[in-house]
Amino acid sequence: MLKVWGRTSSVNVQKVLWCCEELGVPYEHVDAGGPFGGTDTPEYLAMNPNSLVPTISDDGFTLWESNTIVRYVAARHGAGTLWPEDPAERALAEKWMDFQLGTLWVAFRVAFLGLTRTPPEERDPDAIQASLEATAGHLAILDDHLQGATFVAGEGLTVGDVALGPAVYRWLNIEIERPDLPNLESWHARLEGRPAYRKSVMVPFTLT
Ligand SMILES: N[C@@H](CCC(=O)N[C@@H](CS)C(=O)NCC(=O)O)C(=O)O
Repeated sequence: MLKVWGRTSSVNVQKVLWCCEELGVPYEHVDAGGPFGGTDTPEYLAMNPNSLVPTISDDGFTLWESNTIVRYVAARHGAGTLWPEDPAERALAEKWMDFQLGTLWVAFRVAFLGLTRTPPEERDPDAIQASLEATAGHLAILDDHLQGATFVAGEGLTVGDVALGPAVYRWLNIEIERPDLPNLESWHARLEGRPAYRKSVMVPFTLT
């Protein structure tokens, strides 16, 4: 059976758990990282030398990097749904995965970690403000793309939405002033309508 290591408060672990839930893939979950620790043991480091979460083992096949894990699980269990068979549709979904990991989260993690995981007296307000402004700019691009669209790669939910959802959930639920992004909010409301999303992503994202 698929085994998933990683605390459920992690933006990256949530992608993997949501993917499994969405596809009905049975899995065993092990809390790790953050207050749970366990990522610096020799056994864990042999699976994931980064000492980060998530990590999976699928009948002995181990893998790290959240988006790669989502691609793997979806290719194995979600061909034609989360993992589009048409190469162009799949590339569109994968483009938004890369945008999430390489652009959106790079910008947003400073504000997210600053506002949710850093004591107020240790926060860097200028860095947080710059992060929020950069994030708003990136999300405006996603908002434009979602004009008239159901999901990021077409009519059906794909790995592109799976990668983006947990980050956007945080953007919409931390205490900040947000620009109006109506297409993004409508898309996120569609995610909220999915039981698998509510179970895996709409959970506390604070560490304690
Ligand atoms: N690029 C990696 C990043 C993994 C990552 O940064 N994970 C964070 C949680 S979101 C982590 O393990 N932090 C340390 C911890 O939780 O102990 C991925 O997408 O899987």
